[in-house]
Amino acid sequence: MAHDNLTPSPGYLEWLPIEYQDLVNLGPYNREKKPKVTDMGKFKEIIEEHPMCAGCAMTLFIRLAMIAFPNPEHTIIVGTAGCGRLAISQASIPFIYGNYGDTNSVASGLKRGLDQKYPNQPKDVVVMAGDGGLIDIGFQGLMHSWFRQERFTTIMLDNEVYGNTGGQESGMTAQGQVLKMAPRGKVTGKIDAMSLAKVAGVDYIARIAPTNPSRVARTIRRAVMIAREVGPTYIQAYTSCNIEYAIPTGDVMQDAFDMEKERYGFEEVISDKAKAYLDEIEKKPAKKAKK
Ligand SMILES: Cc1ncc(C[n+]2csc(CCOP(=O)(O)OP(=O)(O)O)c2C)c(N)n1
Ligand code: SF4
Repeated sequence: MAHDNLTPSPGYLEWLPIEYQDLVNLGPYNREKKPKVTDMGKFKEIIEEHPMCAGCAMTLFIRLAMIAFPNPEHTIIVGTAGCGRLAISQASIPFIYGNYGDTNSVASGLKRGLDQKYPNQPKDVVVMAGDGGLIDIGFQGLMHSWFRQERFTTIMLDNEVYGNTGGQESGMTAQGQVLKMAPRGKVTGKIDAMSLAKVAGVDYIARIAPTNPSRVARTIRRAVMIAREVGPTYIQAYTSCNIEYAIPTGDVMQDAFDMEKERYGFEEVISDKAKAYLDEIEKKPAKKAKK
């Protein structure tokens, strides 16, 4: 949604809700300088209100993702059933609700269609769905979109549980984990989705916890830009469920730091093609020699 589309006819703005006025006057669209995560609190975010649980790390991650999108007015998010869509659908970015399990198939068709319709305007398609939605019921669509080299980004909001339906284990739950609906502990191990992405030839793969907002933003920007120009990209984000894992709200960030240290360290795997592209777009201008 470009700024022009948001802006109402002269005289109408003052009659619209304050939220909307803020988006027009203080939002991130079409500004000369795109706001950074360090500007949070100083501009109207694409999403600010949501009905997710207080302190949920997933919402922090979603906010950071939306700040990081390189071109929010030309971005379309594909989501599905699960906690994340409760916040994503409140954002001023087009959102398509795929059936549970269909996200990557919907995104494949959407991206191809957009490329046909707008050959001169890149449109970024980003799937944001839970670990259950992607690695369990959506597994087939996920893997095939990667093998087919579909050019969009998949972000797994990995809270290691089915949060929205009250605590079933998912393929991403760790072995032995006890949950409300896995009272004896999960028997099998966490699926290694990072390795699956490598085998499928995904061009940019990252595992990340939301401990460093600028790094989250850089990772998302890289993933979206590489998907635009090179090939499929995948981000696996630890976004704890404080309800099902009984993490007190005040300890959510400490848990993210602990998890990062124990088994969710930052990792980036970049194909040669993607590296060459990143070198091109992230090259800093040469410093002028001192006289
Ligand atoms: C086809 C289908 N099967 C089952 C459901 C019920 N359902 C809704 S949300 C959900 C689990 C969500 O878990 P996950 O994808 O891990 O996301 P989270 O809520 O943990 O963020 C399920 C099974 C559904 N909506 N559609
Ligand atoms: S149930 Fe868990 S993942 Fe869902 S909103 Fe609440 S804390 Fe977040």
